[in-house]
Amino acid sequence: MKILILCHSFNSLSQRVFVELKKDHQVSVELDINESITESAVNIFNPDVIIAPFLKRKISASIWRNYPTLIVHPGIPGDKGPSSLDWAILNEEKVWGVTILSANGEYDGGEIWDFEIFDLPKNIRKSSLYRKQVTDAAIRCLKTTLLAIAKGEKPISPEEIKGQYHPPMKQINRAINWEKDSTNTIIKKLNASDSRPGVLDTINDIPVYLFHGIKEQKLKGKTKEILATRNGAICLGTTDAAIWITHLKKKGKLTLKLPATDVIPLTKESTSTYQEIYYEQVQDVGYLYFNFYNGAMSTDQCQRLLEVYKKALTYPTKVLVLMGGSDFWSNGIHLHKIENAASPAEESWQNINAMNDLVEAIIGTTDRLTVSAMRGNAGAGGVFMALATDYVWAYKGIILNPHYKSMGNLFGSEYWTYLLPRRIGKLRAKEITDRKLPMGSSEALHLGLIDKIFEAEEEIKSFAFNLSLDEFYGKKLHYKDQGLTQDQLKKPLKQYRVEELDKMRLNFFGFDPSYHVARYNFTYNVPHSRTPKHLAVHRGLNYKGSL
Ligand code: THG
Repeated sequence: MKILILCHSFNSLSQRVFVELKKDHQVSVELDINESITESAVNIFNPDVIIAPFLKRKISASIWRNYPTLIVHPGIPGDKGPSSLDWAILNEEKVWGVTILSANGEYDGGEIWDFEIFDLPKNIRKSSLYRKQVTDAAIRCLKTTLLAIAKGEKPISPEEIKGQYHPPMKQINRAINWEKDSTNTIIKKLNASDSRPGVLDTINDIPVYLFHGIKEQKLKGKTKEILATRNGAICLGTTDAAIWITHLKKKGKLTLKLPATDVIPLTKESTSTYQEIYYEQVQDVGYLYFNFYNGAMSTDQCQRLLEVYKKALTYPTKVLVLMGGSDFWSNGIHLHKIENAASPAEESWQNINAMNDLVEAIIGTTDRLTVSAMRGNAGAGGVFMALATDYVWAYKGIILNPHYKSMGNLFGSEYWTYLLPRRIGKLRAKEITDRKLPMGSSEALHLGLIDKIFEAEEEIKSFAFNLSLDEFYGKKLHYKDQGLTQDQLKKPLKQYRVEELDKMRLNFFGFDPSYHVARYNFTYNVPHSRTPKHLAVHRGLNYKGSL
């Protein structure tokens, strides 16, 4: 079928729909800029089905009357409104769901094609829920729905409609009552508001949105008193314990979401139970976790991770597994920190060099086998960092964006000019970095970008355990060492770095401001003014009614 994905922005769910449906269908994407542009897209493409995985605006009757138009709604049947997940978390629903419905004149009021119900995990952040449970269920429901449409079937009528309309959630619904709310309640409110819009409050009399709360296990103090800071997060006293807030965004126009201490300067660094980097060891396998918010890795975070990586190498393990974060593996350099720096060009330079130092250390590890266990999405330098290990395993539902160019034609570094062709060959490397499209796990496996797909996190530990006991372990280690030595003879690793950084220097300090403009638009969420050509295939020069 010809499928048009119509979305407010090409977010993680839209990307997942894109990579999953592309396997069996002709898929094109249109960002919802305005009524007339959307109508022109539909007229040019003449799709069999329109899918709206992430849309804020109402689709006009002229479209949904003439084309089957599916809305992916992150709620149970009957639930309506733009704040479904926020209410589900705030109301402590035990189960939640995803519904595929037809667009009609009433928001989320159309006929239901399919739905799925799942357990709503306790203490889950809205963005994690969206990226895992909602996305996985949405894909299954969409596939079922497309089959039903292809067979000429009609929408189902669920036996039970338990959901109801929920109004857009306001700050008043999210607000923390510091004198009354328990730590758990505060975390619930932050979870319901995670990613966007945050919880409006004040810190040191400055109005700020709070993001990402983590319970502190030891520290105690007066309610809302700042007890400590660590790695950019601040710890505040609560009625019954204390809470870490990792990110803040000042209220007002043109503000950035940043590590809390970049917004409210404080110096009370202390050791504590909150850690974004941690290490654990099970028998002969070491596991290194780095749970960086949104997968962004600042200069400082790269340096700290490198220190811990080196420390991990001092323990006598046979396999070292890089676990990344649970929501994101890594997205490379920290664009928000860079945007906020006194000199973004200089900070970009520091950041990419810190990434490179880390990647270099991973590539150069020859005394044990290394694995990247990608549990969440990855983009740009984050993808190439994974390729620095010997094995790359990925969760079935992740999206990889192994390219830099959509960020203002950034050339990229992280030794990608060595790592990518090493895995998939020069031709394919050029192909995937030029086309700038997201990739699902099955395509990545097929290309050889990754080695293994896992469907549940528990599998990582058994795979890693087996690898540590592999009868050919010694041989594998020997080949790795030999391979690296041979590669270095052909062209020293340092040379790749120098060549990449020569290009990056131009991106950062040269006359073409594209990277700085793209980063500004990205970090300040500037609305799109057009759909990029690589997504809107129907608008391409060569489009002649079929892709
Ligand atoms: N039918 C049609 N278009 C749609 C939907 C539909 N577009 C996308 C939409 N579903 C996704 N769901 C919603 C549900 C409610 C709201 C927005 C998207 C909503 N929005 C405003 C707000 O956030 O304050 C209210 C704006 C308004 O009143 O128009 O309530 O099912 N055709």
